[in-house]
Amino acid sequence: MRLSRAAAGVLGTAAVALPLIALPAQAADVSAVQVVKVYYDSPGVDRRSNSSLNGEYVVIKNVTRSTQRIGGWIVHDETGYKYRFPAGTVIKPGKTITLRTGSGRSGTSTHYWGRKQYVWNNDADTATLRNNTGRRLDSCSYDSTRRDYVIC
Ligand SMILES: [Ca+2]
Ligand SMILES: [Ca+2]
Repeated sequence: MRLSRAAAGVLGTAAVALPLIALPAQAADVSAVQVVKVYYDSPGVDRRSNSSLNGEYVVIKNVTRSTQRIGGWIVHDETGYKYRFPAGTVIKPGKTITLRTGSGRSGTSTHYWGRKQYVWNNDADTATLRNNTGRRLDSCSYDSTRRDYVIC
């Protein structure tokens, strides 16, 4: 009787303690703005036309309920090519910004890197998001030639 009560007590403590330990660790890992998609192999033959370059893109998303200010933040690939979001760039709650490789007129939901070459390797690469102090917030890796994009 005494033993089983003690055992139940231990189990009960464990069941309560586990979520309390797990939650803060998880929260620290979750970035307010995340890399959610990389379309790395532009549709069709890669001819480096502006429309083909713009068929290659990365999508970042504000997963919080507050507007995120991302001026000065950076997206970069494994090679080190960087795009810096201009001062004053914001993402509203739940919204995304699509960063296209080629040229165009940047707006609320689409930015253009302005490159003349592709940035995202068709076989394997990592899209990394950093804030304006250089801290890594999130990244999205892929290693595949079977698909044209990855959802992270
Ligand atoms: Ca590509
Ligand atoms: Ca292609």
